[in-house]
Amino acid sequence: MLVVHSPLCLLHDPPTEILSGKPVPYKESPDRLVRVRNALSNDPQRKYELTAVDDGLDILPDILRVHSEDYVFYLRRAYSDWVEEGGDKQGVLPESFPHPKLPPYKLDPAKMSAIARAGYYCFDLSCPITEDTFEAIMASARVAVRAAQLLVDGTQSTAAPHGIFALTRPPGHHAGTGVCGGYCYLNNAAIAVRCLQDAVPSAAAKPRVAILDIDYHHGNGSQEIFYSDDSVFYVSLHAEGDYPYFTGSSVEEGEGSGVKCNLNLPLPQHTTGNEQYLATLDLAGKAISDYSPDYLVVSLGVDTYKDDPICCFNLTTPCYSRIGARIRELGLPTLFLFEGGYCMEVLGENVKGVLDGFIG
Ligand code: Q9C
Ligand code: ZN
Repeated sequence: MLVVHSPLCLLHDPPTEILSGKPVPYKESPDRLVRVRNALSNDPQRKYELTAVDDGLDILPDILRVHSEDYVFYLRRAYSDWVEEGGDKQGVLPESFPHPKLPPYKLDPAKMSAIARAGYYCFDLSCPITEDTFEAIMASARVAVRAAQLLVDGTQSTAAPHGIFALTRPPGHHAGTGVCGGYCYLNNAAIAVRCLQDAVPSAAAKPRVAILDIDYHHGNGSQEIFYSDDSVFYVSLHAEGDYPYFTGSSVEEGEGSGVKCNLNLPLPQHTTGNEQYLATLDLAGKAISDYSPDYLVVSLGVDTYKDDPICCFNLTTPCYSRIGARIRELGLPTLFLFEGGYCMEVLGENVKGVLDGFIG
């Protein structure tokens, strides 16, 4: 299996985040990427072929099919504007947000102070923007774009279900059209979806894509981006009532022409183990098959693991290859993208488990 990565993804390395009101060491560390990369490259059967993306690949047009131009421009300028204003060198962090209960909001974000803009374009306290953040998030999106291109190329020539892994980091599924949060700045999965759909401009019909989000957390950004789009089916298994707290209910089923193209499958915190998880994954698989997509994009988080430091499901390591095997049974060209997972000791093993299970 091809694994697309970029060393530039390691650059984003904020010292701290605010967790339960307290500054703590940043959980979404560059070491996460190293762990996964090492687990895959040390595979005794050498099943994984690591390929570094060309850092010169211009992906701005691909990003702008998902994110608003003002948001991307904000991300690019946020750190320098912040420092110029006298902000801490540790990075941009908001302090006040435009709460929905306090409208109207008539001010132009372009004319706001850097700290005001930070709140305008972010929804929580886990997305500091450091000097190197923009370069890393662009590299992460570049990995997603390149992996999507390679999947399209490979799908034209193979009979067996084809899979590629995009080693994206920082992750993406919490990032919306114009907002960052939850360690996510650019929605790598959404950017990849649009690349898959636009890869063959002459195609008679626009390819349909299903996103299977198996990160522990609800992918509120992915849901928002595709909420009224019937060409993308989003299905998520996630913890009910945990972060990001305000989305992920089963009544959120899409709107307009996207009605019934969004499926949330919340699961209980603390008690969800392997068997309940796999049974729910089967429901997601059934819904994906009913949608009959041309491609599958998997938001692959392994923060469902029993000892994850910020999550509370009870999955064990052998479950991950069973998850991968069920994804393969869908028989679709599949693009896996890395999302969450914070238990460093088993992170590589668990991600590799899913991919091993898919390969069979
Ligand atoms: N008490 C991903 O897994 N902080 N993002 C959570 C919980 C942010 C997780 C606080 C967690 C974001 C991609
Ligand atoms: Zn997560």
